[in-house]
Amino acid sequence: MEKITVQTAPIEGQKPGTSGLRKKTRIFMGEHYLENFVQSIWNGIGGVAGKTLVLGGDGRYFSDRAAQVILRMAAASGAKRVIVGQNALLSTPAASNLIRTRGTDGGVIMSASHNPGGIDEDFGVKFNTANGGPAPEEVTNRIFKATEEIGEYHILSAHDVDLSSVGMTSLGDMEIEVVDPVTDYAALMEELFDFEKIRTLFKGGFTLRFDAMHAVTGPYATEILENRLGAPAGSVLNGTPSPDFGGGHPDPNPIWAKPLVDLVMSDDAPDFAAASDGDGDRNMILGRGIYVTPSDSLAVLAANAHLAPGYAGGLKGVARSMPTSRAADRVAEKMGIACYETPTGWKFFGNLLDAGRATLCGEESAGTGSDHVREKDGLWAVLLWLNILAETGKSVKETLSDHWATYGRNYYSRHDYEAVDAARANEMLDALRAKFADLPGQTFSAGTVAEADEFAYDDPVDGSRSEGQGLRIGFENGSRIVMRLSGTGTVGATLRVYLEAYEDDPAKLHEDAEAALSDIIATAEEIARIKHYTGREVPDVKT
Ligand code: VG1
Ligand code: CO
Repeated sequence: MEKITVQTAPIEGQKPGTSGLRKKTRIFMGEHYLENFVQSIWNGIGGVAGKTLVLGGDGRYFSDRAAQVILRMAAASGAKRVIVGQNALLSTPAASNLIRTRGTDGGVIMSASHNPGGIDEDFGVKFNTANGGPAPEEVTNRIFKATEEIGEYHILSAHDVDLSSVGMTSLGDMEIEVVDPVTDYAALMEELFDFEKIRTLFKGGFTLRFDAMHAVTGPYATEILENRLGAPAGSVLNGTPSPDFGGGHPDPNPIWAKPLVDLVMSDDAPDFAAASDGDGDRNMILGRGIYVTPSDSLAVLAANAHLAPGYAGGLKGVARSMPTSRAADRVAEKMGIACYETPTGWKFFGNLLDAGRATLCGEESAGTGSDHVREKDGLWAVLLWLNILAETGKSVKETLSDHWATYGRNYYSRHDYEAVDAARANEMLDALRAKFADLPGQTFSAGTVAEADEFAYDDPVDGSRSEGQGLRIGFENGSRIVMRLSGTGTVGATLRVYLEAYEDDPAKLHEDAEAALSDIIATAEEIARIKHYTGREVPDVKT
């Protein structure tokens, strides 16, 4: 086995986004592309000599090849050990858990999350630090700088490592430990939740459908929901991971998981249904006849988490990303605990979780999680919901109705305009920004503007500041419009428009969300001229 040093040159555009580097798979397969980025991770974190890392991913097309390259590069740079999920599979939360419980120096996750997989679709690589969370900006900035300065990379010339069976193997001097991807994660879930109680729920005839969307959560859901909790075989749908996710879009929302939404709205509806994304960190929650928005789910979980053993001591605080609805804020206020507002992306929750300031975190994009790992966690959210329902004996619908009756309802929707011209999208945001000084006091159909600003976040733990995190317009009646450009797309720009309206009139808590938001939608168009700048009459995706 020979260690080779390969001459290379910087490749443009290797800047990690909201969640690692995501590009078209063919770009990642291009000459030196993956190698440059991996070497830049090593360089950005001060090398991997003597370190132990975790490696795994969502199993999408090219992961098997990428895993071999990453292993050979870790070995060439002197890593001591890499803990790899069998067949290079690890859900993102399971990888986070392994990084933490095994006391490693971090890990590499191969995923483009909810983006489709395949040679013409997307691939991604993300580095997580020793706390198990996505590298903070300070680290991703160093990695990006390394991509701009790279001149060579190191790799071992060797045969592929067999990752198909669990056990110890090696590559040169580096130890490789192939682990079952599910075991440690399932053990953690057993610690947090009352499995006996949930088993009793299923024994009583409670029905569930979990759609793994042909992605990584299949094996996890089958083991936990069917084998350990006794949900009947067949409760997990699309449970075998495939490199192209069955040709689908593994994004758990009412658009891409429509068959599941149709099911809960039909006469054959199960009591509870859920779906997760490509890498297992997102979740969609459904009940008979109802879709739970992620923002509402966060609020309901915050209000009821103490019913699960892992959270019986109460919550230290909650945190949500800025565009997430403010439903959770109302719960935190009533509970007398802190509520933090962070920029989009899980990396911003890490410090709050590490410092013990927040226990639960969530994003409007179907991400919920807690201090049990440092990533959002799809199955965890499903199990917490099940534990709560098992304790209260209520249906999902009753749970929501009771929640709204207590706290009022934050009607919420996100409109995405995908693959729009990046220059035009930026022009639109520039024009909007330029109006901010004049907006307060102006009245639109949605109400009178109270404030308009560009969100910047001062991390209360390490004092770092992150600017340019989204434009927001708040109204005196509690309504809100937020606009930002996605940091995970791979084509052009994706404009996200987040719309929120608060209602506490008991007679108006059960309206259709788009109808309840019609004034705020019209006002967003009036102020920002979305149609003009994007050239689109309607959004591509509404969630
Ligand atoms: C999106 C979501 C964000 C999420 C991120 C990664 O980012 O809006 O809330 O944290 O994806 O999720 P953006 O920049 O495209 O809006 V995942 O499941 O891709 O790891
Ligand atoms: Co994901």
